[in-house]
Amino acid sequence: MKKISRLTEADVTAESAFFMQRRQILKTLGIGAAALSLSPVAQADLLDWFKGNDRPKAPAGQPLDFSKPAEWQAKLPLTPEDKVTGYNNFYEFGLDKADPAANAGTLQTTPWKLTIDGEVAKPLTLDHDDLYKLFPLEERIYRMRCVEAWSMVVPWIGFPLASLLKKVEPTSAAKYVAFTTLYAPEQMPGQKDRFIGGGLDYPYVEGLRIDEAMHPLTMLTVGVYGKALPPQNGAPVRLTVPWKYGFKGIKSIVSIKLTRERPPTTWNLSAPGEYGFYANVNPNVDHPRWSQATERVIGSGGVLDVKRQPTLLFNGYAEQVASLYKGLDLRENF
Ligand SMILES: Nc1nc2c(c(=O)[nH]1)N[C@H]1C(S)=C(S)[C@@H](COP(=O)(O)O)O[C@H]1N2
Ligand SMILES: [Mo]
Repeated sequence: MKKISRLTEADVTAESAFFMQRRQILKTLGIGAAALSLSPVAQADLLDWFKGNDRPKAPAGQPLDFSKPAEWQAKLPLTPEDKVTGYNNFYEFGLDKADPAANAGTLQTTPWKLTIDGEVAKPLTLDHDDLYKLFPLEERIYRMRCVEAWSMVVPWIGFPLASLLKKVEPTSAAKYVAFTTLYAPEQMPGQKDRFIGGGLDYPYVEGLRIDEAMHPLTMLTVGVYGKALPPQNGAPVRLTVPWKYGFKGIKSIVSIKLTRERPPTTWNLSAPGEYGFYANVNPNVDHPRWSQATERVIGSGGVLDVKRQPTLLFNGYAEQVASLYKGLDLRENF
């Protein structure tokens, strides 16, 4: 086991080995040279993309109407808004933390359709406006812990996923919930090009057990910092499961399907030995390539603002969720 103090930043900012290879390539050759391995048309596309000429600017989020239930106003110092909306993982728009904010302006969120079907009595399709009208919106301050060992505290706005699931009336056969991100390669360069998209298979997919999906902490999120989600955070609707690693929080969801079988999940498909289905935050179960015992707190400052803190079991939500996993070996079921 390597000690955390000897890990370099490169060890813990990459969810995939592919990413590290790419970093190495980019460092050695620069993006222009890396692009030479592509066809001339793809090269032009790629260079255009990185220059950012013809990309629309990300639309500013509309202010939302929401309550602030006392139960969810955790007294934690919030991560500054510019970090929440400027330091992102959304591989459909590139692998660097600044890429989604720079590139996701091409994501078209109107019109939008979110279909809820599968093992339900009353399948339902929501359109863009339904997302903000169908259920009362609440602001909830949640910890957020990425598997790469950094963390934030975010004021999300949304509604319990349970409210939506109850509305469609799951059948007794519904054991899991499967989520799918929009597939639109013409809007998402990472879906068009394996190099930009980190070698993942798209669309991005995620899943929860039905009891995890029905848990009151689990929310469908439509806003952050008082406004509708910006595209880089997963507009118009994404999942938030605060006791799990960030990659479970699938963005820009178009399909929610209740299933009998455990659904495949993107990072588990990509590296099954590194990313499990459960992905519960756990300081005692290390990632094969780095420790999960502590986390880098994303603060207001730059590189000198480096604060680490201990990671908490279930990301600090053990009291609420530990009972879901009674009798489950958390080391085996990582
Ligand atoms: N579709 C999709 N959803 C995604 C990702 C992604 O690459 N594509 N990245 C995940 C990861 S690794 C994290 S840490 C969170 C980041 O959410 P944020 O950028 O809003 O902080 O989104 C998750 N959801
Ligand atoms: Mo992540």
